[in-house]
Amino acid sequence: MRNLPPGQKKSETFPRFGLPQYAKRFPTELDQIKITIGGDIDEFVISTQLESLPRTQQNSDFHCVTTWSKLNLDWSGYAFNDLYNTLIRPKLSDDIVFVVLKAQDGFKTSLPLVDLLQQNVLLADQLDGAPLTIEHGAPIRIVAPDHYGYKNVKYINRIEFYSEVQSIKKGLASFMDHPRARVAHEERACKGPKSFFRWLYKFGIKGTIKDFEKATAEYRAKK
Ligand SMILES: Nc1nc2c(c(=O)[nH]1)N[C@H]1C(S)=C(S)[C@@H](COP(=O)(O)O)O[C@H]1N2
Ligand SMILES: [Mo]
Repeated sequence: MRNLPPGQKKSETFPRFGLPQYAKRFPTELDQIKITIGGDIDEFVISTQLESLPRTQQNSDFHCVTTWSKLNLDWSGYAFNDLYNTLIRPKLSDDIVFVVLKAQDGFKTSLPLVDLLQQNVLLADQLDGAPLTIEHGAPIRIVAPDHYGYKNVKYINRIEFYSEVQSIKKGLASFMDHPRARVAHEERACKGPKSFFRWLYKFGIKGTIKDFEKATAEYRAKK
């Protein structure tokens, strides 16, 4: 058994989760994987080329910044490292340091390239032996267990590679989106005492889970 990181509590369930404004937003392209590659590179789309990469399985824990953790998840997909070295690097002319990750629901975040090249970062299309559902990021998502949930982009459809750091969020949003968000270092937000964010975020958990559950039930009923 792995230990719980600082300030985290074990959750029995793995809820669909995120910032409340994303509860009612869903992916529109579910049947096929399409990820547009952009940034300091001539734009192109990756779809079935992913299947040329070796499939990898990984058991890891998932840590939301609001302090809940779901332990022991079995993911399957493609190592980001393999994607980068096989399909991206040959097309680059600049040295890349910074990566922006964008999703079908409008969510976006960024990570330094070095963090994404760690062996445990996946583009996962399966969870616990089954294709991803809309709850957990269908058709494909980032799994980066060393980073808080908000770096684990669901419904990913665009990846931008840059030779310089970009500022992609403004105001409060940039403050909440720590550039690395490493769980072991408790990088919950850019500034302020860790204990404050542990305390603050706790109040939102139950209501957020309910909002996401309700929106997901409504979405399924319409389908
Ligand atoms: N596209 C997208 N990805 C996202 C989010 C989101 O709202 N939209 N929320 C993030 C947050 S805050 C968390 S904790 C995890 C939750 O993953 P889950 O819904 O599979 O539990 O997704 C992350 N990735
Ligand atoms: Mo989260």
